[in-house]
Amino acid sequence: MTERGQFPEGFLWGGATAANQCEGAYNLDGRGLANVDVVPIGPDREAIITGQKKMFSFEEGYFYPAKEAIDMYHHYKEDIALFAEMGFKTYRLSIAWTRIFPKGDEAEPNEAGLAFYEDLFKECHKYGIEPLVTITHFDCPMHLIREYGGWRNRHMLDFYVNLCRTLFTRYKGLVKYWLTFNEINMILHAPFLGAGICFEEGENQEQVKYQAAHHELVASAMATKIAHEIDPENKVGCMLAAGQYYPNTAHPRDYWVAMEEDRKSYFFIDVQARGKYPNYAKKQWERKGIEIEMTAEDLDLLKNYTVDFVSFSYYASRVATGDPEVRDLTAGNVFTSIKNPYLKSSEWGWQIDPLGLRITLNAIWDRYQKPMFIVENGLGAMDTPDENGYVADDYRIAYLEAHIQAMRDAIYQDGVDLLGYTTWGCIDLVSAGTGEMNKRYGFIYVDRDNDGHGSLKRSKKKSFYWYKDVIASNSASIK
Ligand code: P53
Repeated sequence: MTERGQFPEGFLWGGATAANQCEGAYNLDGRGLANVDVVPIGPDREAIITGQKKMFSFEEGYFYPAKEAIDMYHHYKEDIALFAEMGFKTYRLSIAWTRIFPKGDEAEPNEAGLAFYEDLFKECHKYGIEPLVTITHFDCPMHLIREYGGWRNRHMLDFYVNLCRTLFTRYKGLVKYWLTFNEINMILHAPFLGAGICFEEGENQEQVKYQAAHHELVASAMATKIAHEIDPENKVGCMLAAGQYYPNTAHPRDYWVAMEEDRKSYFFIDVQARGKYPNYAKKQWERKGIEIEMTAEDLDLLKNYTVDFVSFSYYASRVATGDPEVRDLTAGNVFTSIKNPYLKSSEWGWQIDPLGLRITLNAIWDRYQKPMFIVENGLGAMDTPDENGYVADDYRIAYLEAHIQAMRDAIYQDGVDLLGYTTWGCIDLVSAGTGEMNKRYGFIYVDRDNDGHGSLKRSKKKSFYWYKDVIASNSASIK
């Protein structure tokens, strides 16, 4: 019997990053250009990530934070050593597609790219850290966007499958946990990041998004099939940007809208975890005149190759209303939410709700009954380092502590099945939403500012030592 208040033996404690937000080295060793590289900081950022404006190259007058990011490409040994010092059992990272296939549609991969990740995985195993690999984290080769229109095009399936086959074959024995698409529901909110989509004048944007979603969902099923064929030890997960919607009042109309909002996200996991399109989606498509092209083989794939586990990010809960007069929205998040008067917000307007994590864990468990993995959670905050780079980030510790307690309650009081927990941005990195460096999540401070200045020096924050104790005590250090 596991002691109450501790996590199960073998629980995968760790941290998470994504290639484009930390690696930098955007044009080294044969790497091709990707959508994430050409997303600038500046007034056009939102229009670009939502596919409303095309900007396919680097333009004068903009700063592109992903080009250098925190240069983890050259610092990974130092960074992994720091993760190991905290006692990480797992490290979630993503593959930059364009390191492996610079254009995306080549038959043969780029050896330098494959060798880079092989080294990185071996470095993790040196310390007993299990890699958890996101195959695509908001990235898509620019060549595939220019030539094929990104995931709106069915050819993407072949290119993605080629990438997966290459990765599963090369990293057999080195990687066991895979995620097919980061925050797959983000396709609805930021389709350029989620699926390399730029809209044409006058087209039905929802139709395009759901067609692209279908391609990604089938691609995810094919990846699961191939992963199991290549190595039965492989475990493949889907990945959702989660956070339960609450009704703004007890008015049934508000409850209804909250349920509909949740369904927009659960739609994806309903397919990946249960193996078929839910009726509510089919009915809605019918009403809206959305017609998705799909074959009988596609539907068989979806049915036969569901995921092994369900992973998700959780930062905040959300609030929905059916009352058109209520318009008090939170700031700074792609998910629309009414302000919740019972919650405090982060400096970026994200509402802090640890109990919401327990609620979300239970909602997902009730719906799917598959093992879960929290692969992102954390607080984006401004840090002020002293002259040694030390940050006394008690606010971050408080956030994480409360969320770990909520997770513990979900395990011990509610009985959900949870494989692990990786905090987002375990080392400071570039924000996906805003492109800022100053929206920091890390246990490790990186000396770099929003304009790209700084020595890139790494230093340990107060939370570094705190997390080390949490892992070493399997959370007994948290009361
Ligand atoms: P940033 C919005 C809402 C929820 C999750 O976000 C999101 C986003 C995108 O901004 O994305 C995930 O950096 C994503 C990470 C991202 C992290 O949340 O905007 O998987 O790439 O960095 C935090 O503060």
